[in-house]
Amino acid sequence: MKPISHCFLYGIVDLGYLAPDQVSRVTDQLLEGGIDMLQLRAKGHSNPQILKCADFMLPLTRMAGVPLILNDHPDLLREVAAEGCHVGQEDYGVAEARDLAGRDCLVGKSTHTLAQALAAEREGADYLGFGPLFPTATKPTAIAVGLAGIRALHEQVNLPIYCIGGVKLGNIGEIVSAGAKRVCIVSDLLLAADVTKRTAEIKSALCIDPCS
Ligand code: 3NM
Repeated sequence: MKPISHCFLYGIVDLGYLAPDQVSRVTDQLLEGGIDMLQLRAKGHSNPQILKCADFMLPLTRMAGVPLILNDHPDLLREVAAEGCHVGQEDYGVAEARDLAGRDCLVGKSTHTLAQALAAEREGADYLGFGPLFPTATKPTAIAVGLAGIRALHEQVNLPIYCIGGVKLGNIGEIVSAGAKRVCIVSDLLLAADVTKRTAEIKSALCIDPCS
């Protein structure tokens, strides 16, 4: 399994964009394009639906050595052998998520400010999301944080940080120039006409040096 330190491009399989019967095909395409880590995000879906989709994804991600992370629902890690869960600011604390999971797992946390990122590091998160960098239809009520804080964040927080929110092939250059090393993307990957090609293009734009 690829360690997080080797994961630069984090993709989200979001049931807001995909029907459950598209999950396997799109997971394959993302993996073929070289995605480093994958999350299943299924807001408003039932636990059985989430488990079913995770069961579609897990054999594929395992074969590729790519960690699979469940958005929210740390408790479901008792029922599916995914590698971790991702929690928001309003959800569980990191220790609480680990307790609910009942086993060793990765825990990522969404952060929107430097103070939240420092707090999540103290809490023992394995990685952070930071954003939304730009306004995004995927999370329409979230307020964009912009690019200005990215460099200071990387100087002060010693965890893998995935910049998220409106990240696209077309703006990856300015995001990397602002100090980002890793990104997490939903719509620019899932809505691409060729998901595999878009994934590979973003990965090579992100990883100026070979990064895996
Ligand atoms: N979390 P897209 S922004 C799921 O800032 C999510 O915590 C965010 O989607 C955060 O790549 C976001 O389509 C949506 O903009 C990202």
